[in-house]
Amino acid sequence: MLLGSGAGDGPAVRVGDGELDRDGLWSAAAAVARRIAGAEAVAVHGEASLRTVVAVVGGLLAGVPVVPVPSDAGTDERRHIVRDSGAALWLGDQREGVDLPAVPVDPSERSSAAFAEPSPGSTGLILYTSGTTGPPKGAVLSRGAMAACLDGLADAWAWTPDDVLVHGLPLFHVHGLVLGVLGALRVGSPLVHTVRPSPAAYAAAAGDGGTLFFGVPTVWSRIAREPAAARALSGARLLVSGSAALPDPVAEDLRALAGHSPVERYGMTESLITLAARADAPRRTGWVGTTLPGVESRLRGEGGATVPSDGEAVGELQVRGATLFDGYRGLAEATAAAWTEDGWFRTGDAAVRDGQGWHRIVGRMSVDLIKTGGYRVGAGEVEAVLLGHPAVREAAVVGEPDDDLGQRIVAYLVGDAVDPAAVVDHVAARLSVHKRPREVRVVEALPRNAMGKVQKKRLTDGGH
Ligand code: MCA
Ligand code: AMP
Repeated sequence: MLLGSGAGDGPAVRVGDGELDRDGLWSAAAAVARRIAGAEAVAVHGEASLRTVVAVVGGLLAGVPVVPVPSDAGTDERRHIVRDSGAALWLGDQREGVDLPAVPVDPSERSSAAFAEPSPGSTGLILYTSGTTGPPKGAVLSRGAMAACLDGLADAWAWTPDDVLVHGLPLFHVHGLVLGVLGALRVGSPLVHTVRPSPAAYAAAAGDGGTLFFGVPTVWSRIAREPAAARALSGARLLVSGSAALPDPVAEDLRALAGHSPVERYGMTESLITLAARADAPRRTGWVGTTLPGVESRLRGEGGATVPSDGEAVGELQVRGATLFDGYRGLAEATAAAWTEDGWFRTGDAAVRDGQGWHRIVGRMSVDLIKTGGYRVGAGEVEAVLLGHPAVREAAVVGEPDDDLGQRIVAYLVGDAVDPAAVVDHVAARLSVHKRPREVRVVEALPRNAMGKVQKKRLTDGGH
C-alpha cells in the first residue's frame, strides 16, 4: 500500500493550526475518494493546507491520478495544467482559469468507504515541471516509483514511525508533497507542516519534538543567518537538504550553531530522488550520496563517451531504475528525447562520481534551466511571456548567482519605454510568483552570435 494503513489515533498530519489523526485523515480522504472515484484525473489547488493533504490522499485512495496545481500559479499556467492534464474535477475553491466542476473537500467530514489498493504501475501523480522552452510538461509518476523512492529514503535516513517530520515546503512538488507528505504517511511518522518554512517556525517545531527536518538550501541559509533558530535545531535527529546545491558556508554555519549539518540528496521531478547521503555516513557537503536501492547511475561525456568515476571528471549524470517517471503526458517526442537510446534517463545535470559511488552535482548542462529558491524555472517559458508584453521587442532570461536563492531570475529586455515593474507584474499574472524576474535590465541590444542566437553566457559574465 502506497500510504500504509489508515489505522491509529496518534497525530498524522498538522498543517498550521489544523490537525488530523490517521483515522481522521483516512476517513476525510475517503469522503473525497467516494465523490471522485472513476474520474480520469483530479486537479488539486496546492495551497499549504490540511485540505490539500486530504484532497491528495483522497485521490490516491480512489486510484485517481492527482494533479497538484501550484498555489501561486498565474491564470495561464493554471489553465494550461488543468487542460493538459486531462483533469475532470477541481478540488479546491474556484479559481480563474479553471472551468471544471469543483468538488468540496472538508477535513472534518468522515466516511467509512473502503477502496482496493490500485496496482503499483498505475499513475499516482502528474506533476508539472518546466523545460528549457515551452509551457510546463506533466511528469507522470506511478505509485510504484513513489513507493520505491520513499522506501529507499527511509532506509538511507533510518526514518521510522518514531520520527516527527517537520517542513514548510510547497505541497505541489516532489520535495514537499511526495517526500514531505506521502513519505510521512508511508513511514508512519507524524508530519508537522509549518505552512511557510521560516526559521522561527522550524525552531518552534524543534522545541515541540520535531526530529527530522526537510528544507531547500534557501531555507537552510535563512536559518543559518538566525543563530537562535539554528541552535534550536541542535536536538533534531537529522536535517536534510535538497532541490538545489547546499553552499559550503551554510553547512559550516549550521555545524557551528546546531552541532550538525544537513545530509544532501538529489533528484528531479522526473526521476524522484535517485541519490542520497545516508544518515550514518560522515557529512560531505556538496556530495549528494549514493544511488538508492533499485537505481543505477552513470556519467557520459560528449558523444556518449564513458566518464571515469575518479571524483574529478565531469559528465552528464544519467540514471535508470525503479523511481523513474513514465514519461511526459501527451508528449511522445519529448519523452523519447529524455532517454538515451540504450534506456538511461538524461538528467541534464553535470556531475562527478568517486570510487565509492558518491556523486557531486557541479551544475546544469543548460543555462536555460534556472533553480531559484529550489524552484525550477525554464528561461524560455518566461521569455515567451515577456515577449507578449507590448513594450518588449527582445528578451533573454538568465539565472544569476544569489546568496539567498542560489540563482535569481534576471531579464534582459530590448524595447520601447519598458516599465520594469509593469513587466514583472505581467509575468506574475500569467505564470507564477516565483517565475517573476527579480531584476529587469533594459539594454540597447542582446549579444548574439553570427547565427543570431543570444549568447547568454556573455550576459551572465557581464559581457553585454
Ligand atoms: C517572490 N516574491 C517576489 C518575487 N518572487 N516579489 C517580487 N519579485 C519576485 N520575483 C515575493 C513573494 O511572493 C513573497 O511575498 C516575498 O517576495 C518573499 O519571497 P521569497 O524571497 O521568494 O521568499 P519566500 O516566498 O519566503 O520563498 C522562499 C522559499 C521558496 C520559501 C525558499 O522559494 C520555496 O518554498 N521554495 C521551495 C521550492 C521547492 O519546494 N522546490 C522543490 C521542487 P509574500 O511574503 O507576500 O508572499 S522538487 C525538486 O526540486 C526535486 C525533486 C528535489 O530534489 O527536491
Ligand atoms: P525539479 O524538477 O524541480 O525536481 O528540479 C530538479 C533539479 O534540481 C535537478 O535537475 C538538479 O539540477 C537540482 N537539484 C536537486 N537536488 C539537488 C542537489 N542536492 N544538489 C544540486 N542540485 C540539485
